[in-house]
Amino acid sequence: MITAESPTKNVHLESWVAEMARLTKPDRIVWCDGSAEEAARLTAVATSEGILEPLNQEKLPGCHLHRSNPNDVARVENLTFICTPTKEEAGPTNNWMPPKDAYDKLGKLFDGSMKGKTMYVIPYVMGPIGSPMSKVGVELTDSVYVVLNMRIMTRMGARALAMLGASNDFNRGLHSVLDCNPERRFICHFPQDNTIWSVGSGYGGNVLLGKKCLALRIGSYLGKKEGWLAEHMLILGVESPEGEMTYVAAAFPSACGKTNFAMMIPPKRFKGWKIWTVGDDIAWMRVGEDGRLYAINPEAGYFGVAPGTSNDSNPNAMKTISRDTLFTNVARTPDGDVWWEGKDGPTPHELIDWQGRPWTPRSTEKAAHPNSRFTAPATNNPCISRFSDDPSGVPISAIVFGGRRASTIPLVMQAFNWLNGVFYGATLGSETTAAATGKVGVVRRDPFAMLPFCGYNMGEYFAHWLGMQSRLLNPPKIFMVNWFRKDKAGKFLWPGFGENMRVLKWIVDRARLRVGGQETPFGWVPKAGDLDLSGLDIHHDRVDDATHVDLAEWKAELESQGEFFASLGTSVPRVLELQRELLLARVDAIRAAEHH
Ligand code: GTP
Ligand code: SPV
Ligand code: MN
Repeated sequence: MITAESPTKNVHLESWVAEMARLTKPDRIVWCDGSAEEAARLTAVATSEGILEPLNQEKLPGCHLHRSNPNDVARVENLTFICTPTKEEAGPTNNWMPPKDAYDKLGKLFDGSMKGKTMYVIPYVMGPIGSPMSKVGVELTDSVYVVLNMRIMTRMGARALAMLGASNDFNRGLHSVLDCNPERRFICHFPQDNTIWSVGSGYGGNVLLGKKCLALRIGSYLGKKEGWLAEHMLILGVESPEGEMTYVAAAFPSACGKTNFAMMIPPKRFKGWKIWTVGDDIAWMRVGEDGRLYAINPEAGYFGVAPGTSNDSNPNAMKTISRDTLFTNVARTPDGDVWWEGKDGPTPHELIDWQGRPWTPRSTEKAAHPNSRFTAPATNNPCISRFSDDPSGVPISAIVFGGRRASTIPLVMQAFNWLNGVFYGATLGSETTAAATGKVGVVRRDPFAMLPFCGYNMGEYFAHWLGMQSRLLNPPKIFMVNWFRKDKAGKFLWPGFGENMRVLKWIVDRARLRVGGQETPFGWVPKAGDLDLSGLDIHHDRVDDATHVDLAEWKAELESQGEFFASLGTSVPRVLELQRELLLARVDAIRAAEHH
């Protein structure tokens, strides 16, 4: 084995890397420094090995295409495990393996898995360098694609080693693609050891270990232990024409609109309003000295859904991905441009589809995979917040929960209080999407959009959220939104995207206690006229339908939430079940009164 001289004097790191190298037996070890020269060198390696395909460098400078194994295109929730000493610690919503069994099982798969290959050592920081809220991780991988993605998604290389110093406090991540066989694919988390072992996949959420594995699964465990929150949330700043800035964090399940919302451009009517992106997927939030909740984005790039991204829906994303971007599983045009369903302009006459096959508009299959993605540096984003790298984070005034719901959930509603808001987070429902393998379009409960990402017992996680209230002198107001309500013909009632600014404006005004609201049994909704609809070409019937609260639908909803709580068992805080029963009793009382 050829070992490049390690650039660290950290004995903990050195001995762990040596131990993992003894297990995986790579031909050589490369310590990544994060430099531009290194990126150029590794891009050349990936290109020569056919892992990356250069795109048209005039149209898309610095951009490359990657086609994954067709069996490896999304997160695999059924192969993702939380390996805690007891099953109770992982809770009823996670797959569980005893740590020893997991180390044994995966240890056998890792044994010699890097023979003939290079082991890349990727030191990285999640969060602004030097922030007390940031965490250091080191990922060992045999995938050059992973290195190039981690370079965009995290602050990696020499600056991460510098931040780590001589400390032993870093996440230990080990990844090997092996033969990319679903039979030998496991994503295992060891919260107590601050360790992640991922084997048999090359797909983003399974292998970019800083993202869902560290920043959410291990992060949520650390958050519970250390008194903070690791959440599947975007963070945005809303700037008014007067220059007043309000920060909002929003949790929507995978492929339900976080990136779009975080980069939104307000419609013409909102002249002078501006949205600034702090983050598009993950928020780490802590109580500041002033009793407010402060959020950082642990990531440095966006791993976003390509299909549907266009100059119409998300112009800022289109600018962001116009250079130095890795595209995974999109289609390409004959002249080396990228294409996906929902991109601007006419459908090209011929394409190479995401599996490398010729495609024409007559083809019955999609040209781009529905979960095809771009990896782009946040610094490319024209509306990146100037506080996105601020070590203290930004103060959050409103928290928003949203899902994909064809019925029941109104366009926007404010919870009565923290408990009521936590209840809506805990019972969040959404139709499944292509971001995870499995059936698409069925409603499932996805509490806090964290069902696939909570690294410990979900009931305890609810309790942790409830407990945050007493630490918050000035808690954010909590809201629910639904961009996805449909009419009888199955069409979305609300135009969404930039028009969501109208809803966001109401949220900001409510959070700042300067607009009225209409009380319903479930929360506050905009009073007639409070939602600014000027300049929007939409029939008021459709807005009424989008904002409607239907008692029969809510009764069914609350009953289904009850089944969900029951499935979680005794760890669900009693106040949440009581909250549900209270809402249900209100529905019954109102309906009884109506029938008299
Ligand atoms: P992850 O990266 O998987 O966590 O997804 P995300 O939550 O960032 O979702 P994203 O913004 O990428 O949106 C996914 C898809 O949702 C897009 O391709 C759009 O088709 C759709 N979408 C986003 N915002 C809206 C909206 O306001 N209305 C409607 N109808 N669809 C939307
Ligand atoms: C998601 O699925 O929520 C994503 C993409 O943001 S992944 O990184 O694969 O988790
Ligand atoms: Mn996500």
